[in-house]
Amino acid sequence: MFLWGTATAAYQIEGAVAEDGRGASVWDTFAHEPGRTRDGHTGDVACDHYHRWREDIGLMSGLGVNAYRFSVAWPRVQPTGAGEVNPKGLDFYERLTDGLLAAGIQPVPTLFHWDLPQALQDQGGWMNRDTARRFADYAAIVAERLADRIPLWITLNEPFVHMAFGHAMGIHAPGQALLLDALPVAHHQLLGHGLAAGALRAAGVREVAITNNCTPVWAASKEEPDVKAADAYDILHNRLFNDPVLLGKYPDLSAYSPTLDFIHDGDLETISAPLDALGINYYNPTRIAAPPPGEVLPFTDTGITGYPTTAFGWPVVPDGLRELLTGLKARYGSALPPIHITENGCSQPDELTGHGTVEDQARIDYLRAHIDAVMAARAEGVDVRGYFVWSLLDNFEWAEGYHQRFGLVHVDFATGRRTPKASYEWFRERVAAQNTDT
Ligand code: GBH
Repeated sequence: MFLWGTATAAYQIEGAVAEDGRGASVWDTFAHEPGRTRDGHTGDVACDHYHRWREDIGLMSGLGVNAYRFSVAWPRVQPTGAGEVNPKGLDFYERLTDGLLAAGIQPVPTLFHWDLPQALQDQGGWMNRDTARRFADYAAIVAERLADRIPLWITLNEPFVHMAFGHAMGIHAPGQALLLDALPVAHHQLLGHGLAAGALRAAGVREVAITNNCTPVWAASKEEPDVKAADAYDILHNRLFNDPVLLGKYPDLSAYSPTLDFIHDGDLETISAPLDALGINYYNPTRIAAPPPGEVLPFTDTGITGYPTTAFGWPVVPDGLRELLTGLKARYGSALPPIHITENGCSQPDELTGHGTVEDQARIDYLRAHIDAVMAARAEGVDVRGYFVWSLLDNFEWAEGYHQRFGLVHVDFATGRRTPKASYEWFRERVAAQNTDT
């Protein structure tokens, strides 16, 4: 059965940050620091999904989807990231899981979507190897409660973005700007993934996946310096996260780090434990040129022109998704497990009209073209088994606060009121049509 769904993440939708024993995460800290997010927005209330989850399941039922990707907030389950479990946190995800199952929707939990318990950050966070072990303990706790009802689990969401935005550039929590010194954050997350995969299986989980965001990398020219820079970017964005998991080895990182002593003997075996699926998040390709003299990073992102753009300014390149998927198949061959597109979608300048509708034709065009690209990749032999729209609801878009809307459903953040957009109706029809002919 092909999975058709929507995706969300805990800090972006739940709110209720101080309820039922939830501990603080790095995103609570970061969003409350002056100047970190646009207009100082925080996830304190967000979509209030913690209280409105029944209504949100109802919206998914109306959409006719058969799967829902959400994330579990580690600090709800273990307020300090280690030791003591908060049963009320687990209760919430159990209510959600059972509500989804009753509605015929398969829950697909992600265990880490960037909301590390602040207490672990205070001990070094993902720069500290011990966090990987803590992550596996937490994975075991969640699985012990829910493994009997949930087949497919995702360990990490986009370890690249968490490393690059959170630890290299400092534009996401925890706000560190370490540039290439952030590399241990990649390794420790991947080690956490491998250890968690083992813990999940020990608890009886049937299918384990990781979600990587991948981007086709386009060299700005055929000149050698640009091609070299594009290769460096491809290594640091894509291969750094796919190779160890799928091939059990890292690409050559010697040019990017004076030492790789944070990689211990046996780590790659742990990281490359067999996977049942690979989650792929796709937004757009990236065009890379040689860095200007004096630049610390080995590449420059030139941006892509000549395509329509989303409200965020990201280029709309549907064929990039086909290019990405067929490229993964070419690179990894039989080592590539079945793929789920665990996120794809766009922000648009959505406005609620006086008639209570949102006419988001650009989102419909975006989704149609990208779903077509997935089907084209399938026709070329790539085993894609699911597609999840980012996102069900307009939500807290990280550093952009509530300014970028990605939902199939409009949210009025003053009242919490949900209004399905035209794209919601379109996706409902698309899913219904597909279910009859696949
Ligand atoms: C995902 O990250 C996250 O998983 C999710 O939480 C988030 O809400 C969603 O996407 C939307 O942002 O400047 O043109 O080169 C996406 C990671 C990183 C993808 C930035 C697009 C830049 C495009 N994104 N990238 S561009």
